Amino acid sequence: GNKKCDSRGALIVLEGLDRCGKTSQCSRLISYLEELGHAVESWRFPDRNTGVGQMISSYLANKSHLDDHAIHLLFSANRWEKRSLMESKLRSGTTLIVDRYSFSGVAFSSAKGLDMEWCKAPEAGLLAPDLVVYLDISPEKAAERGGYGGERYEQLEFQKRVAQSYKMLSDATWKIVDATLPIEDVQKQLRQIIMECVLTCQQGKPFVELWQ
Ligand code: 2DT
Repeated sequence: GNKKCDSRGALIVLEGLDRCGKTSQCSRLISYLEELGHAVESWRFPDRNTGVGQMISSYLANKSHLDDHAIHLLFSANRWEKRSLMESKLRSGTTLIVDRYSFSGVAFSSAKGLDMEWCKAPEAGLLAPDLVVYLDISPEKAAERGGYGGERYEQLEFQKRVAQSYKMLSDATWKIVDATLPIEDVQKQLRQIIMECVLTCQQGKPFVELWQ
């Protein structure tokens, strides 16, 4: 509904294929918001610092093997273990710029062939982002950028399936930004898009939960 809550920070998620430029755009956004005097933190999923995060990290580095369902649930658990901190940060007025979230969880696992609805289920009850920005680049262009590390998912054929999954997941509320534009132009668009969201949340936008 349109019931107001107290002023709070914004939960802003950036999504996209590997090599779309998410990580550097996130850190530029952080500097920008800090310069404007906003309370802001940079978050990312997977958060490799927790116990669950270390299991995920070893899986991604091909140092361990896990069933597709099991790793999916670990990625989700990794978000659940941060949920209460996330909510308290937002309530205290801190904006969170998050590099990947539940949409990566569903896009990557469903790209392996897991059922999309099954993939969404464990995400239900996590905080819904106030804004999802998708940095749009074709898998081919992303691969041309080179620098795919050696991690498990960094292969063209797989990234093509991830791109298709993201398309199925996206809705009209997502902001799509052309990630092939020069870095500065992408940043300029992002700044405009996120500021609007930060202001709406400052005015007391109610929290919403996934998955809707
Ligand atoms: P980074 O390269 O951004 O650290 O991501 N992934 C991520 C999933 O498969 N499920 C998830 O829930 C999340 C958050 C995307 C590491 C890889 O992990 C994938 C790339």
